[in-house]
Amino acid sequence: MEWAGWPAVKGAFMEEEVLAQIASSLIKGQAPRVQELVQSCLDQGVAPETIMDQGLVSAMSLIGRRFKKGEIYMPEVMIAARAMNAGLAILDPVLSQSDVEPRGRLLLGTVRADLHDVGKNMVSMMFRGAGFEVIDLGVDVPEARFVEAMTEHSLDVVGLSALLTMTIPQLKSTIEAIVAAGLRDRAIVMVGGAPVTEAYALEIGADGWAPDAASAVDRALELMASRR
Ligand code: B12
Repeated sequence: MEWAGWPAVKGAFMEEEVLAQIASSLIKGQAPRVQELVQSCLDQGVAPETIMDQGLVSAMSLIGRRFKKGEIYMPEVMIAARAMNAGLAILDPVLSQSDVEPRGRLLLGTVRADLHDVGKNMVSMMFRGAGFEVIDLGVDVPEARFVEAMTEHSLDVVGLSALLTMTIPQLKSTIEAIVAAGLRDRAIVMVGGAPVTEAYALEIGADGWAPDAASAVDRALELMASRR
């Protein structure tokens, strides 16, 4: 259904309908429309977490399933991801707003040869929302760049993201590079991304893993507490 302003049913704000419109606009790759609807939801007092889960993430999961089945192709996935990031950009200042004292510093990046950044951006937002300062190195980050950044900043956590079977070995080689540079004890290292498992994380010498952005913050705080 096309967006034509707030439905005037008994003057009520129809949250579910607008969330469904966010999802359908994301699936169509309509980035400006996604931004407009996300902003309107925020203005109407819808919780940012609800907008993220029920509007953005649910639609992106559907895109993933359709891509896997061969129902849609790369260009559609790409414009949907762009719309997702556009929506996240509107939520970012709200989710990152926090009264909490800075709790720590996170260095974050998607590993070499991997261009997926939607999940990484969500991890960044959740940590900032929890009061962390986040240094985001972006995507396709070589091992040496992580090492260099670790020498430049005093850190609590290093987060490595990988989404491809092909790039998962870069999680291991990045940790090996950090060890070789003598920096391994400077920060907790966490890894994540859809195909990464906890067993693999421990096998390659990471301190932790989490299935999603919210639990990543909880796990990081637990690991930080156990180091003190
Ligand atoms: C969007 C997308 C793309 C976009 C990326 C755009 C962007 N800006 O990110 C584009 C179109 C560029 C793309 C390209 C490719 N893609 Co792609 N892509 C996807 C898709 C549909 C969604 C990924 C996503 O955004 N998920 C949503 C986020 C929220 O989830 P997430 O990333 O898992 O992150 C969450 C958690 O994992 C965790 N997390 C993430 N990072 C971290 C880090 C830490 C430290 C922690 C603790 C937690 C954590 O928290 C996040 C939030 O909750 C997936 C399918 C899928 N269902 O995953 C395929 C998928 C990942 N892609 C795939 C493939 C094959 C490719 C290509 C190789 C295709 C091609 N033939 O060219 C290229 C590779 C490009 C490259 N070099 O990276 C495959 C990978 C298969 C495999 N096992 O290797 C998938 C699984 C699709 C499939 N089923 O075939 N892709």
